[in-house]
Amino acid sequence: MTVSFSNDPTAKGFFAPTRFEADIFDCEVEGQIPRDLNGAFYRIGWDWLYPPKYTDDAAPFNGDGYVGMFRFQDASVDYKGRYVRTDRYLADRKARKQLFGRYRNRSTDDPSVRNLNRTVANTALVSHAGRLFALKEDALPIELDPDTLATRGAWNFGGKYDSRTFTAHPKIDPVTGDMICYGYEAMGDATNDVFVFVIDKKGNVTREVRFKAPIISMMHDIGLTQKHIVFNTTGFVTSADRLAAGKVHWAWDSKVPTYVGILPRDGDAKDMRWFKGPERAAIHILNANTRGNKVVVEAPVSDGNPFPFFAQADGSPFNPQKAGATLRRWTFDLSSKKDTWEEEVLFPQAVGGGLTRADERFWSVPYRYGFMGYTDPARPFDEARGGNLRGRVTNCYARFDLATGKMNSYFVGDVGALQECQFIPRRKGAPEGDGYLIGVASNYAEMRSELIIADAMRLEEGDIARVKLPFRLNSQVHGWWATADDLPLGPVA
Ligand code: V55
Ligand code: FE
Repeated sequence: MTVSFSNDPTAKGFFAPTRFEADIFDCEVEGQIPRDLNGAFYRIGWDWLYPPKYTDDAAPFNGDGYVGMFRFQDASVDYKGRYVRTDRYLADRKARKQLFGRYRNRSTDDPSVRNLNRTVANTALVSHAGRLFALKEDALPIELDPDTLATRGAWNFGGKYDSRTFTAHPKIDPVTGDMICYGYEAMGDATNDVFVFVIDKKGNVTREVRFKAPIISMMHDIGLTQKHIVFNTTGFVTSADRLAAGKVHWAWDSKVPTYVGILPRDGDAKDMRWFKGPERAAIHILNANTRGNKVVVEAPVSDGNPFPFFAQADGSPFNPQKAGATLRRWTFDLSSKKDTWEEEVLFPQAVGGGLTRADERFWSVPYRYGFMGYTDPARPFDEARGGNLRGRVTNCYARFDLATGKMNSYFVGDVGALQECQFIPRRKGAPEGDGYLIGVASNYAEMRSELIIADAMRLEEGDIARVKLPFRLNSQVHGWWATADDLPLGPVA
Protein backbone atom coordinates (compact mmCIF):
# COMPACT_ATOMS: atom_id res chain seq x y z
CA MET A 1 0.00 0.00 0.00
CA THR A 2 1.24 3.46 -0.87
CA VAL A 3 1.28 5.86 2.07
CA SER A 4 0.13 9.30 0.97
CA PHE A 5 -1.22 12.22 2.99
CA SER A 6 -2.54 14.06 -0.05
CA ASN A 7 -6.12 13.59 1.19
CA ASP A 8 -5.52 15.59 4.38
CA PRO A 9 -5.52 19.30 3.55
CA THR A 10 -4.34 20.17 7.07
CA ALA A 11 -1.22 17.97 6.88
CA LYS A 12 1.00 20.33 4.89
CA GLY A 13 4.31 22.10 5.42
CA PHE A 14 5.02 22.67 9.09
CA PHE A 15 1.88 20.64 9.90
CA ALA A 16 2.77 17.51 7.93
CA PRO A 17 2.91 14.38 10.11
CA THR A 18 6.40 13.75 11.54
CA ARG A 19 5.96 9.94 11.83
CA PHE A 20 9.21 9.27 13.67
CA GLU A 21 10.17 8.75 17.29
CA ALA A 22 13.10 10.58 18.80
CA ASP A 23 15.66 10.66 21.59
CA ILE A 24 17.98 13.61 22.03
CA PHE A 25 20.51 13.51 24.81
CA ASP A 26 21.52 16.97 26.08
CA CYS A 27 19.65 19.26 23.70
CA GLU A 28 21.16 22.38 22.19
CA VAL A 29 20.23 25.42 24.28
CA GLU A 30 20.38 29.14 23.57
CA GLY A 31 20.62 31.06 26.85
CA GLN A 32 20.76 29.48 30.27
CA ILE A 33 18.35 26.85 31.64
CA PRO A 34 17.58 27.75 35.27
CA ARG A 35 19.18 25.27 37.67
CA ASP A 36 16.01 25.11 39.78
CA LEU A 37 14.00 23.70 36.86
CA ASN A 38 13.91 20.01 37.82
CA GLY A 39 11.37 17.59 36.42
CA ALA A 40 9.59 16.60 33.24
CA PHE A 41 7.49 18.66 30.85
CA TYR A 42 5.23 16.25 28.99
CA ARG A 43 3.29 17.35 25.93
CA ILE A 44 0.73 15.46 23.85
CA GLY A 45 -1.04 15.96 20.56
CA TRP A 46 -1.66 14.25 17.28
CA ASP A 47 0.58 12.79 14.61
CA TRP A 48 -0.98 10.54 11.99
CA LEU A 49 0.73 7.19 11.51
CA TYR A 50 -1.50 6.48 8.50
CA PRO A 51 -3.53 9.11 6.65
CA PRO A 52 -7.16 9.69 7.62
CA LYS A 53 -9.65 7.67 5.57
CA TYR A 54 -11.90 10.65 4.84
CA THR A 55 -11.11 14.18 3.64
CA ASP A 56 -13.99 15.59 5.71
CA ASP A 57 -12.71 14.10 8.96
CA ALA A 58 -12.05 16.39 11.93
CA ALA A 59 -8.48 15.41 11.17
CA PRO A 60 -6.60 17.43 13.82
CA PHE A 61 -8.50 15.80 16.69
CA ASN A 62 -8.56 12.32 15.16
CA GLY A 63 -4.82 11.78 14.69
CA ASP A 64 -2.75 9.25 16.64
CA GLY A 65 -1.63 10.33 20.10
CA TYR A 66 2.04 11.31 20.26
CA VAL A 67 3.75 12.30 23.49
CA GLY A 68 6.94 14.26 24.04
CA MET A 69 9.00 14.72 27.18
CA PHE A 70 11.51 17.46 28.01
CA ARG A 71 13.41 16.18 31.04
CA PHE A 72 15.20 18.92 33.00
CA GLN A 73 18.04 18.34 35.43
CA ASP A 74 21.19 20.30 36.41
CA ALA A 75 20.55 23.05 33.83
CA SER A 76 20.41 20.47 31.01
CA VAL A 77 17.50 19.00 29.10
CA ASP A 78 16.91 15.73 27.22
CA TYR A 79 14.05 15.16 24.77
CA LYS A 80 12.10 12.01 23.98
CA GLY A 81 9.14 11.54 21.59
CA ARG A 82 6.92 8.45 21.28
CA TYR A 83 3.61 7.42 19.78
CA VAL A 84 1.11 6.19 22.33
CA ARG A 85 0.74 2.46 21.60
CA THR A 86 -3.06 2.52 21.58
CA ASP A 87 -4.96 -0.58 20.45
CA ARG A 88 -5.78 1.47 17.37
CA TYR A 89 -2.15 2.36 16.58
CA LEU A 90 -1.11 -1.28 16.98
CA ALA A 91 -3.94 -2.53 14.73
CA ASP A 92 -3.06 0.01 12.02
CA ARG A 93 0.61 -0.94 12.19
CA LYS A 94 -0.23 -4.60 11.83
CA ALA A 95 -2.46 -3.88 8.81
CA ARG A 96 -0.03 -1.25 7.42
CA LYS A 97 -3.00 1.02 6.76
CA GLN A 98 -5.66 3.18 8.37
CA LEU A 99 -8.49 0.97 9.63
CA PHE A 100 -10.37 3.68 11.50
CA GLY A 101 -12.85 6.16 10.14
CA ARG A 102 -14.21 9.52 11.19
CA TYR A 103 -13.65 11.34 14.46
CA ARG A 104 -15.36 9.44 17.30
CA ASN A 105 -17.58 7.42 15.00
CA ARG A 106 -17.11 3.67 15.33
CA SER A 107 -19.63 2.91 12.56
CA THR A 108 -17.10 4.22 10.03
CA ASP A 109 -14.33 1.80 11.11
CA ASP A 110 -13.21 -1.28 9.21
CA PRO A 111 -15.41 -4.23 10.34
CA SER A 112 -12.28 -6.07 11.53
CA VAL A 113 -11.74 -3.50 14.33
CA ARG A 114 -15.32 -2.58 15.30
CA ASN A 115 -14.87 -3.94 18.85
CA LEU A 116 -11.45 -2.42 19.54
CA ASN A 117 -10.76 0.52 21.87
CA ARG A 118 -10.51 3.20 19.13
CA THR A 119 -9.20 6.08 21.25
CA VAL A 120 -6.17 7.96 19.95
CA ALA A 121 -5.25 9.28 23.44
CA ASN A 122 -4.12 12.59 21.91
CA THR A 123 -5.51 15.35 24.14
CA ALA A 124 -4.00 15.81 27.58
CA LEU A 125 -1.86 14.30 30.31
CA VAL A 126 -2.24 14.07 34.05
CA SER A 127 -0.12 12.60 36.81
CA HIS A 128 -1.82 11.37 39.96
CA ALA A 129 -0.98 8.88 42.69
CA GLY A 130 2.38 8.21 41.06
CA ARG A 131 0.99 7.35 37.63
CA LEU A 132 1.16 9.24 34.34
CA PHE A 133 -1.81 9.08 31.97
CA ALA A 134 -2.51 10.07 28.36
CA LEU A 135 -6.11 11.21 28.03
CA LYS A 136 -8.85 11.58 25.46
CA GLU A 137 -12.44 12.11 26.47
CA ASP A 138 -13.78 9.14 24.48
CA ALA A 139 -12.09 6.39 26.53
CA LEU A 140 -10.33 5.38 29.74
CA PRO A 141 -6.92 6.91 30.56
CA ILE A 142 -3.88 5.19 29.06
CA GLU A 143 -1.00 4.80 31.48
CA LEU A 144 2.51 5.64 30.30
CA ASP A 145 5.91 4.91 31.81
CA PRO A 146 7.06 8.35 33.02
CA ASP A 147 10.72 7.72 32.08
CA THR A 148 10.52 5.76 28.81
CA LEU A 149 7.04 6.89 27.65
CA ALA A 150 6.27 3.23 26.94
CA THR A 151 2.52 2.52 26.92
CA ARG A 152 1.27 0.41 29.84
CA GLY A 153 -2.38 0.30 28.76
CA ALA A 154 -5.84 1.47 29.79
CA TRP A 155 -6.46 2.00 33.52
CA ASN A 156 -9.82 1.80 35.32
CA PHE A 157 -8.57 2.49 38.85
CA GLY A 158 -8.80 -1.11 39.97
CA GLY A 159 -12.26 -1.63 38.45
CA LYS A 160 -14.03 1.04 40.48
CA TYR A 161 -14.12 3.61 37.69
CA ASP A 162 -17.16 2.45 35.73
CA SER A 163 -17.68 5.20 33.16
CA ARG A 164 -16.63 4.18 29.65
CA THR A 165 -15.03 7.58 29.21
CA PHE A 166 -12.68 9.84 31.18
CA THR A 167 -12.31 13.58 30.69
CA ALA A 168 -9.18 15.17 29.27
CA HIS A 169 -9.39 17.70 32.14
CA PRO A 170 -9.49 16.12 35.58
CA LYS A 171 -8.82 18.58 38.41
CA ILE A 172 -6.60 17.93 41.40
CA ASP A 173 -7.70 19.56 44.66
CA PRO A 174 -4.51 21.11 46.05
CA VAL A 175 -5.81 20.85 49.63
CA THR A 176 -6.58 17.11 49.69
CA GLY A 177 -4.72 15.76 46.67
CA ASP A 178 -8.01 14.22 45.47
CA MET A 179 -8.52 14.00 41.71
CA ILE A 180 -12.02 15.14 40.69
CA CYS A 181 -12.83 13.60 37.33
CA TYR A 182 -15.76 12.53 35.19
CA GLY A 183 -16.79 10.90 31.98
CA TYR A 184 -19.52 12.22 29.71
CA GLU A 185 -21.28 9.86 27.28
CA ALA A 186 -20.46 7.59 30.19
CA MET A 187 -22.78 4.76 29.08
CA GLY A 188 -21.58 4.85 25.47
CA ASP A 189 -21.78 7.03 22.37
CA ALA A 190 -24.71 9.49 22.29
CA THR A 191 -25.79 8.88 25.90
CA ASN A 192 -26.41 11.87 28.15
CA ASP A 193 -25.03 10.14 31.23
CA VAL A 194 -22.25 11.87 33.15
CA PHE A 195 -20.45 9.94 35.92
CA VAL A 196 -18.41 12.00 38.38
CA PHE A 197 -15.67 10.48 40.56
CA VAL A 198 -13.40 11.45 43.42
CA ILE A 199 -10.12 9.53 43.42
CA ASP A 200 -7.99 9.98 46.51
CA LYS A 201 -4.28 10.71 46.54
CA LYS A 202 -3.52 6.99 46.79
CA GLY A 203 -5.47 6.38 43.55
CA ASN A 204 -8.63 4.83 45.03
CA VAL A 205 -12.15 5.79 43.94
CA THR A 206 -13.88 7.15 47.06
CA ARG A 207 -17.04 8.72 45.62
CA GLU A 208 -19.26 8.55 42.53
CA VAL A 209 -22.21 10.73 41.46
CA ARG A 210 -24.23 10.03 38.31
CA PHE A 211 -26.36 12.62 36.54
CA LYS A 212 -28.01 13.17 33.19
CA ALA A 213 -27.06 16.23 31.13
CA PRO A 214 -29.90 18.22 29.48
CA ILE A 215 -28.29 17.67 26.06
CA ILE A 216 -25.62 15.38 24.59
CA SER A 217 -22.72 17.73 23.94
CA MET A 218 -18.96 18.08 24.30
CA MET A 219 -18.32 18.66 28.02
CA HIS A 220 -14.59 19.11 27.79
CA ASP A 221 -13.63 20.68 31.13
CA ILE A 222 -15.03 21.58 34.55
CA GLY A 223 -14.66 24.33 37.10
CA LEU A 224 -13.66 23.11 40.54
CA THR A 225 -14.17 25.17 43.69
CA GLN A 226 -13.76 24.09 47.30
CA LYS A 227 -17.56 23.68 47.47
CA HIS A 228 -18.79 22.97 43.93
CA ILE A 229 -18.10 21.31 40.60
CA VAL A 230 -19.28 23.31 37.58
CA PHE A 231 -20.25 21.41 34.42
CA ASN A 232 -20.98 23.26 31.19
CA THR A 233 -22.44 22.01 27.95
CA THR A 234 -21.38 23.44 24.56
CA GLY A 235 -22.92 23.78 21.11
CA PHE A 236 -21.03 20.67 19.91
CA VAL A 237 -23.91 18.19 19.76
CA THR A 238 -24.41 14.66 18.52
CA SER A 239 -27.07 11.94 18.35
CA ALA A 240 -27.37 8.23 17.64
CA ASP A 241 -28.80 9.14 14.21
CA ARG A 242 -25.85 11.34 13.38
CA LEU A 243 -23.40 8.57 14.29
CA ALA A 244 -25.39 5.94 12.36
CA ALA A 245 -25.21 8.25 9.34
CA GLY A 246 -21.40 7.98 9.52
CA LYS A 247 -20.69 11.63 10.33
CA VAL A 248 -17.98 13.21 12.46
CA HIS A 249 -19.12 12.98 16.11
CA TRP A 250 -19.90 16.69 16.57
CA ALA A 251 -21.67 19.45 14.70
CA TRP A 252 -21.97 22.96 16.14
CA ASP A 253 -25.59 24.01 16.64
CA SER A 254 -25.92 27.79 17.13
CA LYS A 255 -29.49 27.37 18.39
CA VAL A 256 -28.48 25.22 21.35
CA PRO A 257 -28.33 27.12 24.66
CA THR A 258 -25.42 26.74 27.06
CA TYR A 259 -26.42 24.80 30.17
CA VAL A 260 -24.33 25.05 33.31
CA GLY A 261 -24.87 22.57 36.14
CA ILE A 262 -23.49 23.31 39.59
CA LEU A 263 -23.03 20.26 41.80
CA PRO A 264 -22.17 20.65 45.50
CA ARG A 265 -19.04 18.58 46.16
CA ASP A 266 -20.75 16.78 49.02
CA GLY A 267 -24.08 16.53 47.15
CA ASP A 268 -25.89 14.10 44.91
CA ALA A 269 -27.52 14.43 41.48
CA LYS A 270 -30.71 15.81 43.09
CA ASP A 271 -28.67 18.74 44.48
CA MET A 272 -27.51 19.82 41.03
CA ARG A 273 -28.69 23.28 39.96
CA TRP A 274 -28.93 24.04 36.23
CA PHE A 275 -28.54 27.47 34.65
CA LYS A 276 -29.27 28.34 31.03
CA GLY A 277 -27.53 30.89 28.78
CA PRO A 278 -26.93 31.90 25.15
CA GLU A 279 -24.72 30.31 22.46
CA ARG A 280 -21.23 30.12 23.94
CA ALA A 281 -18.14 27.92 23.84
CA ALA A 282 -16.32 27.62 27.14
CA ILE A 283 -14.14 24.68 26.14
CA HIS A 284 -11.45 25.23 28.78
CA ILE A 285 -11.84 26.57 32.32
CA LEU A 286 -9.08 28.64 33.91
CA ASN A 287 -10.24 28.32 37.50
CA ALA A 288 -13.27 28.74 39.76
CA ASN A 289 -14.13 29.76 43.31
CA THR A 290 -17.20 29.71 45.53
CA ARG A 291 -17.52 33.10 47.28
CA GLY A 292 -20.43 33.10 49.70
CA ASN A 293 -23.56 32.42 47.66
CA LYS A 294 -21.78 33.06 44.38
CA VAL A 295 -19.90 30.67 42.16
CA VAL A 296 -17.37 32.46 39.97
CA VAL A 297 -15.89 30.74 36.92
CA GLU A 298 -13.17 32.34 34.80
CA ALA A 299 -12.60 30.91 31.35
CA PRO A 300 -11.73 31.76 27.76
CA VAL A 301 -15.13 31.98 26.09
CA SER A 302 -16.15 32.48 22.46
CA ASP A 303 -19.58 33.39 21.08
CA GLY A 304 -19.71 30.46 18.66
CA ASN A 305 -17.92 27.45 17.16
CA PRO A 306 -14.19 27.73 17.92
CA PHE A 307 -13.07 24.84 15.67
CA PRO A 308 -13.28 25.16 11.86
CA PHE A 309 -13.01 21.38 11.39
CA PHE A 310 -16.36 20.77 13.11
CA ALA A 311 -19.17 21.76 10.74
CA GLN A 312 -22.14 23.96 11.57
CA ALA A 313 -25.29 21.86 12.10
CA ASP A 314 -27.31 24.13 9.77
CA GLY A 315 -24.77 23.92 6.95
CA SER A 316 -23.70 27.57 7.25
CA PRO A 317 -20.02 28.40 6.77
CA PHE A 318 -17.59 28.65 9.69
CA ASN A 319 -17.64 32.13 11.22
CA PRO A 320 -14.15 33.24 12.31
CA GLN A 321 -15.62 36.34 14.01
CA LYS A 322 -17.33 34.14 16.58
CA ALA A 323 -14.41 31.73 17.02
CA GLY A 324 -11.90 33.79 19.04
CA ALA A 325 -12.00 33.41 22.80
CA THR A 326 -11.53 36.15 25.40
CA LEU A 327 -11.08 35.59 29.12
CA ARG A 328 -14.47 36.11 30.75
CA ARG A 329 -15.96 35.85 34.22
CA TRP A 330 -19.22 33.98 34.73
CA THR A 331 -20.95 34.65 38.05
CA PHE A 332 -23.73 32.36 39.27
CA ASP A 333 -25.84 33.61 42.16
CA LEU A 334 -27.06 30.59 44.12
CA SER A 335 -29.28 32.80 46.29
CA SER A 336 -31.24 34.06 43.26
CA LYS A 337 -34.18 32.17 41.74
CA LYS A 338 -33.04 33.09 38.22
CA ASP A 339 -31.58 30.43 35.96
CA THR A 340 -29.26 32.87 34.17
CA TRP A 341 -25.77 34.17 35.00
CA GLU A 342 -23.70 37.32 34.60
CA GLU A 343 -20.93 37.44 31.97
CA GLU A 344 -18.08 39.97 31.99
CA VAL A 345 -15.29 40.16 29.37
CA LEU A 346 -12.10 40.76 31.37
CA PHE A 347 -9.37 41.31 28.73
CA PRO A 348 -10.96 42.16 25.35
CA GLN A 349 -7.58 42.87 23.73
CA ALA A 350 -6.30 39.28 24.12
CA VAL A 351 -8.16 37.05 21.65
CA GLY A 352 -6.84 33.53 21.38
CA GLY A 353 -7.47 29.87 20.90
CA GLY A 354 -8.65 29.39 24.45
CA LEU A 355 -5.73 27.34 25.75
CA THR A 356 -5.56 28.74 29.27
CA ARG A 357 -3.53 27.52 32.23
CA ALA A 358 -3.41 28.34 35.92
CA ASP A 359 -0.78 27.97 38.59
CA GLU A 360 -2.46 24.67 39.35
CA ARG A 361 -1.39 24.67 42.99
CA PHE A 362 -4.25 27.21 43.21
CA TRP A 363 -7.00 25.22 41.49
CA SER A 364 -10.31 25.68 43.39
CA VAL A 365 -8.85 28.02 46.05
CA PRO A 366 -8.57 31.85 45.91
CA TYR A 367 -6.23 32.75 43.04
CA ARG A 368 -4.93 35.77 41.23
CA TYR A 369 -3.28 34.77 37.94
CA GLY A 370 -4.13 33.14 34.64
CA PHE A 371 -2.00 32.41 31.57
CA MET A 372 -3.06 32.09 27.92
CA GLY A 373 -1.64 32.29 24.40
CA TYR A 374 -3.22 34.90 22.15
CA THR A 375 -2.74 36.70 18.84
CA ASP A 376 -1.49 40.29 18.96
CA PRO A 377 -2.12 41.56 15.39
CA ALA A 378 0.08 44.61 16.03
CA ARG A 379 3.26 42.54 16.46
CA PRO A 380 5.49 42.04 13.43
CA PHE A 381 5.53 38.90 11.29
CA ASP A 382 8.26 38.29 8.72
CA GLU A 383 6.35 36.89 5.75
CA ALA A 384 9.50 36.55 3.64
CA ARG A 385 11.00 34.11 6.17
CA GLY A 386 7.96 32.75 8.02
CA GLY A 387 5.34 32.43 5.30
CA ASN A 388 1.86 33.80 4.82
CA LEU A 389 0.67 33.62 8.44
CA ARG A 390 0.53 37.28 9.47
CA GLY A 391 -2.25 37.96 11.97
CA ARG A 392 -3.09 34.28 12.30
CA VAL A 393 -0.46 32.93 14.67
CA THR A 394 -0.51 32.77 18.46
CA ASN A 395 2.46 35.09 18.90
CA CYS A 396 2.12 36.02 22.61
CA TYR A 397 1.61 34.52 26.02
CA ALA A 398 -0.37 36.63 28.49
CA ARG A 399 -0.25 36.63 32.23
CA PHE A 400 -3.58 37.98 33.43
CA ASP A 401 -3.65 39.56 36.87
CA LEU A 402 -7.25 39.15 37.93
CA ALA A 403 -6.74 41.26 41.05
CA THR A 404 -5.55 44.40 39.21
CA GLY A 405 -6.87 43.81 35.66
CA LYS A 406 -3.32 44.21 34.34
CA MET A 407 -1.92 42.02 31.58
CA ASN A 408 1.75 41.23 30.86
CA SER A 409 2.91 39.68 27.60
CA TYR A 410 5.69 37.58 26.14
CA PHE A 411 6.25 37.91 22.37
CA VAL A 412 7.78 34.93 20.57
CA GLY A 413 9.31 36.82 17.63
CA ASP A 414 8.47 37.46 14.01
CA VAL A 415 8.75 33.92 12.56
CA GLY A 416 7.14 31.91 15.34
CA ALA A 417 3.89 30.60 16.78
CA LEU A 418 3.28 29.39 20.31
CA GLN A 419 1.56 26.24 21.47
CA GLU A 420 -0.05 25.91 24.93
CA CYS A 421 1.93 27.41 27.82
CA GLN A 422 2.85 25.66 31.04
CA PHE A 423 3.42 27.38 34.36
CA ILE A 424 6.10 25.87 36.63
CA PRO A 425 6.56 27.12 40.22
CA ARG A 426 10.12 28.29 40.92
CA ARG A 427 10.25 25.96 43.91
CA LYS A 428 7.91 24.17 46.29
CA GLY A 429 6.04 26.79 48.28
CA ALA A 430 6.85 29.68 45.94
CA PRO A 431 4.08 32.34 45.88
CA GLU A 432 1.38 32.02 43.21
CA GLY A 433 2.69 32.90 39.76
CA ASP A 434 6.36 32.97 40.85
CA GLY A 435 8.12 30.66 38.44
CA TYR A 436 8.60 29.90 34.76
CA LEU A 437 6.29 30.00 31.79
CA ILE A 438 7.39 27.53 29.14
CA GLY A 439 5.96 26.30 25.87
CA VAL A 440 6.81 24.97 22.43
CA ALA A 441 7.24 27.48 19.62
CA SER A 442 7.16 26.64 15.93
CA ASN A 443 9.99 28.33 14.06
CA TYR A 444 8.50 28.64 10.56
CA ALA A 445 11.63 30.16 9.06
CA GLU A 446 13.86 27.26 10.08
CA MET A 447 11.14 24.53 9.98
CA ARG A 448 11.93 23.33 13.49
CA SER A 449 10.57 23.62 17.02
CA GLU A 450 11.94 25.29 20.14
CA LEU A 451 10.94 25.12 23.77
CA ILE A 452 10.93 28.65 25.15
CA ILE A 453 11.49 29.31 28.85
CA ALA A 454 10.48 32.67 30.28
CA ASP A 455 10.23 34.09 33.77
CA ALA A 456 6.50 34.21 34.50
CA MET A 457 6.95 37.44 36.47
CA ARG A 458 9.00 39.15 33.71
CA LEU A 459 7.30 38.11 30.49
CA GLU A 460 8.02 41.33 28.61
CA GLU A 461 11.78 40.78 29.05
CA GLY A 462 11.59 37.82 26.64
CA ASP A 463 12.80 34.28 27.12
CA ILE A 464 15.74 33.30 29.29
CA ALA A 465 16.45 30.13 27.31
CA ARG A 466 15.39 28.34 24.14
CA VAL A 467 15.81 24.59 23.72
CA LYS A 468 16.46 24.19 20.01
CA LEU A 469 15.30 20.96 18.44
CA PRO A 470 16.70 20.03 15.03
CA PHE A 471 13.22 19.05 13.72
CA ARG A 472 9.53 20.00 13.79
CA LEU A 473 7.41 18.69 16.64
CA ASN A 474 3.89 17.38 16.12
CA SER A 475 1.02 19.73 16.96
CA GLN A 476 0.40 19.82 20.68
CA VAL A 477 -2.95 19.95 22.38
CA HIS A 478 -2.01 20.07 26.08
CA GLY A 479 1.02 19.69 28.34
CA TRP A 480 1.74 18.71 31.93
CA TRP A 481 4.59 19.35 34.38
CA ALA A 482 5.64 16.76 36.94
CA THR A 483 8.52 16.50 39.39
CA ALA A 484 10.01 13.61 41.35
CA ASP A 485 7.40 14.42 44.04
CA ASP A 486 4.63 13.51 41.55
CA LEU A 487 6.09 10.59 39.63
CA PRO A 488 8.79 7.99 40.25
CA LEU A 489 11.22 9.66 37.84
CA GLY A 490 14.39 7.64 37.36
CA PRO A 491 17.87 9.08 36.89
CA VAL A 492 18.38 11.05 33.68
CA ALA A 493 19.83 8.76 31.00
C1 V55 B 1 -10.61 19.01 22.35
C2 V55 B 1 -9.56 18.29 21.79
C3 V55 B 1 -9.78 17.00 21.33
C4 V55 B 1 -11.03 16.44 21.43
C5 V55 B 1 -12.07 17.16 22.00
O1 V55 B 1 -9.45 21.02 22.81
C6 V55 B 1 -11.86 18.43 22.45
C7 V55 B 1 -10.46 20.37 22.83
C8 V55 B 1 -7.53 16.68 20.58
O2 V55 B 1 -8.83 16.20 20.72
O3 V55 B 1 -11.23 15.19 20.94
FE1 FE C 1 -8.53 20.52 26.39
